[in-house]
Amino acid sequence: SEIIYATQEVAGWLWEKGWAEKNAGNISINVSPSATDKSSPKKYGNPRKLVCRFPALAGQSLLVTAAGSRMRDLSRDPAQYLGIIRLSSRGDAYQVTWSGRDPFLFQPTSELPSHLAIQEFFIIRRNGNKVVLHTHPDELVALTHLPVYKSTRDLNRLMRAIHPEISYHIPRGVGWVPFLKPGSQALGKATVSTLLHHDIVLWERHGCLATGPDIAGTFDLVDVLNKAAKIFFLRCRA
Ligand code: 2HA
Ligand code: ZN
Repeated sequence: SEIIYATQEVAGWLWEKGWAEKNAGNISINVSPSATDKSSPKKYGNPRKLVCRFPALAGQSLLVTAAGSRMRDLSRDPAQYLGIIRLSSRGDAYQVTWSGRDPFLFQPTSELPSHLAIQEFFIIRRNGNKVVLHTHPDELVALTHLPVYKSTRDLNRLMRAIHPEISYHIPRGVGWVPFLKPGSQALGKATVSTLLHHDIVLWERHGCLATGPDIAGTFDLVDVLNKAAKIFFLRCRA
């Protein structure tokens, strides 16, 4: 479908940018059919219990990257490394409804707790967002190592000074999330509170996470922000 093709294209960009070493990065997109579509998709295997409930995600379908999948592989053969999961009516479990490989064996990304928390946040806020994109851009990650920029205020002041267009492309600025264990519920929770005020956040010593209504536009947020970080480091060297 169109969404899978767009995801394939973005996976290729992430790999070419050098932001996706090994299995780094992951994507989810809300692909729930419209409310008028009452057809129930085929489900594979028993419901898999989630460690916490996401009531607002009840019945929603999410296209997610597979655990351990490489962006460079996804860019060649997307269906093999993507699956669709559907949340139970209580929002406390999910079942796989599609995967290009064996749907019984499909395992969603290790960052699923963050993806679920953020996808639920989109629905609660009714902000029209559908895409969560996590990646490891070199310059942005390097920036999170510098003690003087470990705050939302200082980070945004720097980004706007370096690349004034940021105010136009990323009007709500960038959020700061202090280091938390990758794949943890805590990371998801901290990211959601930061997304109240921003559409893109940095994860200290890890990467960045961007949100938006479509995947190409969400990629653009990362690209624009990383450009600013790149210019910052080029300027330091000059
Ligand atoms: O998908 O990037 O944060 C691997 C990761 C974990
Ligand atoms: Zn990561």
